[in-house]
Amino acid sequence: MTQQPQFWGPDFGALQTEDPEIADVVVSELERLRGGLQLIASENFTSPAVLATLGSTLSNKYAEGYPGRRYYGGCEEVDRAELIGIQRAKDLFGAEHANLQPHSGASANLAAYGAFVKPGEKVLAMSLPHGGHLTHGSKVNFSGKWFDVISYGVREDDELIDYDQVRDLAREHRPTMIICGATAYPRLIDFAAFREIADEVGAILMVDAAHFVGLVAGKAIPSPVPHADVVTFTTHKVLRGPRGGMILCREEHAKAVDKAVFPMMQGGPLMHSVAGKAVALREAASADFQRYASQVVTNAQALADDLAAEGMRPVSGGTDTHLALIDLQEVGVTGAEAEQRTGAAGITLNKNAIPYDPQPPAVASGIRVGTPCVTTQGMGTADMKGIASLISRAVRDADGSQAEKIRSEVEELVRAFPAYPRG
Ligand code: DSN
Repeated sequence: MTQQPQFWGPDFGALQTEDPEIADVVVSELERLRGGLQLIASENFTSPAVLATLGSTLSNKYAEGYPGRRYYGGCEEVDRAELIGIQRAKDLFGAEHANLQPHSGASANLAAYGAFVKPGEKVLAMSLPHGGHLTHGSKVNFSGKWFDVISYGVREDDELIDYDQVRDLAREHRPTMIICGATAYPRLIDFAAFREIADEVGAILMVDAAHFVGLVAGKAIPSPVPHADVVTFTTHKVLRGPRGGMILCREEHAKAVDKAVFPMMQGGPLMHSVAGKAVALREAASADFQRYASQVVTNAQALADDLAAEGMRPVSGGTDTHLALIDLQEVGVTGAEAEQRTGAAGITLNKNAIPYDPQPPAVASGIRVGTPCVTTQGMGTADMKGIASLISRAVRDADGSQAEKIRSEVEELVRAFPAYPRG
């Protein structure tokens, strides 16, 4: 009989003995995930295989540099993990080059700026209040502090990206880099149109694909890779990998991107996370994942329609992706109130600014809902109607008198679709 190779950890018993306080947090968080509806559009439930990799001794290894060119000895095993991950990323996305080392999406974006733009130069990106990201030029972020960022947005009438405005701003400002990609834009982005505009003004095209890259991996929506010079993303959203970032680019930019990640922006990579990304990329290449990705979109479309039927308006009329942005102005409830009320009823989502929002961001007029988690749990379109009804009742529950009743219905629903089933 062949002996199984020994794997060391994750040993939860040891954590309970050594540090019961933190063990209690870990268990309570698992119970929170299991006991409620998780509708944050940027979250997911990663697999046991990815979790095992994250809890491994790969976490111990210093490996500054790249495979075969490290600044530390003993990197032969982590080199294998990184090379496997790079190859899987290139195969899955049809990319010429991949860098798996960014610690997060913001780090990946910082590296992309570092590779292509000098401080003070111009960048054209989507404004945060219209669905962009902090790293797309917010004044409180490095992007807004170090670069001259000009913002485009969505049209007021149909709430879709205004490509005419993008072209006009590009012609006027001649930016070094144009960024597309968003955190709260429910529609497909026309990457070919952005490419055309970037070519016209001689700009680098960066696509921040963090939110939707899992849908691209699962072939549920078109890929930005053929159009972009550089694609940055996180690995923990629809893609369902470990928390972290990644960059794809054309071969001609490979050296600049790698140098911008290390040594310009980061030191030692998190090799347990790099290996976890490799595991997630293998999972994402499966037929199962393709079915998952298209179900995420079908569920989000059903949820948007069902919320509309409950009197809650989806921004832009619906969604093509994994998320819907819901305008609550007609309901007379702010996003902050809705987040608090749904939270009290066991439904986790986030308040979100809507385009042309009259409220400040901390209050906001909308909520953002996403279907990556509930789809991982196995829910389908028929379940979205029930979820929409629970959200609607919770959002309108001004005095909190219905919260307990709604929470017990949420618990009953998720009991049939357990996240991380009990052994
Ligand atoms: N925080 C992520 C989101 O929720 O969209 C983006 O970084």
